[in-house]
Amino acid sequence: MERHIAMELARITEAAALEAACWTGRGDKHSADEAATMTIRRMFHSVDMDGTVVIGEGEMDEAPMLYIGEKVGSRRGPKIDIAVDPLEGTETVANGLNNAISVIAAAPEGNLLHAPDMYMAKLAVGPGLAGRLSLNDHISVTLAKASEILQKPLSEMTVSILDRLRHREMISALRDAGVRIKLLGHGDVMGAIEAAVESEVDMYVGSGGAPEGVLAAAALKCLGGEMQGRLIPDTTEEYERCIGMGMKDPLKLLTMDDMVGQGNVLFVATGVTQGDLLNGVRYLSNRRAETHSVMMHSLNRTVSYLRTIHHLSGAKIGNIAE
Ligand code: VTB
Ligand code: MG
Ligand code: MG
Repeated sequence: MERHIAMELARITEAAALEAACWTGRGDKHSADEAATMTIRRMFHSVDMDGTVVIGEGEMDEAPMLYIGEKVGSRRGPKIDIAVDPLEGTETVANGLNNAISVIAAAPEGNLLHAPDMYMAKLAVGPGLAGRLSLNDHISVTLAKASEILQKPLSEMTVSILDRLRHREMISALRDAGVRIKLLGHGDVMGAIEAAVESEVDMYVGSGGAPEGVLAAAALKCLGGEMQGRLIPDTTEEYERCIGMGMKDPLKLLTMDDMVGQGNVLFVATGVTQGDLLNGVRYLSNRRAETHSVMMHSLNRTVSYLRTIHHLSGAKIGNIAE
């Protein structure tokens, strides 16, 4: 896959972030999400690729745009599968909280898992623990193994997990083990990525959205980390949906190869609100704004950060130049 596509995709997440960031703290997650989604859809057309959305905003009948199966791009150029979350953290933006991003992953056709919109149990780690742990183990076993491999006492390890009622047992197991815990309000794409970059987080555990799991897996591949997942179909209907999507065993442990395949994968994200890894959009004087993005390639495992000053056009804040 051509390198310049990452740059093109970053232009798109930048634009989406600029649009979504206008809605920061305004208590309207729907408008924030719509602004990001419409911007991405509009801008996709300018990219020379024959793209297909494999992870988007949902099925065609419930998502008016960026639905699974939607064709995107100029239709000239390579056949690419696209996973996109125009605004990862709609609630976060609506409430003016940290760590909302706009995010796209891309890989040659057939490489990205078509993850259904349901929960996925996840275990994400950095290069030091990649290939060494299993989602099949009890969390206490996983922690003991990690502590041994990293040569780090449990009291110095940090594990991140979404702060949810469904994680009550897992959080008490973490507390019993004596690790430090980073409770996330939202945003488990960045939560998982943090485990694989220079940060205090050693491991991300717990369940979050399956689409977010595949997006994070794309980044972790570029970072030399690892994500393991297992879908959690809660109802017979959800289970049947997995079967309908061609999965032989919906409860199977999903490896990196299952989620992001073997081909080169790209990952781009732009901060919307201030985050641990990426700064949020900053509106400057004289109709300018600054965005902060990350672009990753799995081929050479390069990670580039991009800081852009945009000149906004149009009367209303949020109309950015293309
Ligand atoms: C996560 C997180 C998202 O949803 O996937 C989470 O990354 C999972 O769902 O930012 P619950 O909120 O039901 O736990 C978000 O928080 C929102 O899409
Ligand atoms: Mg979204
Ligand atoms: Mg999301």
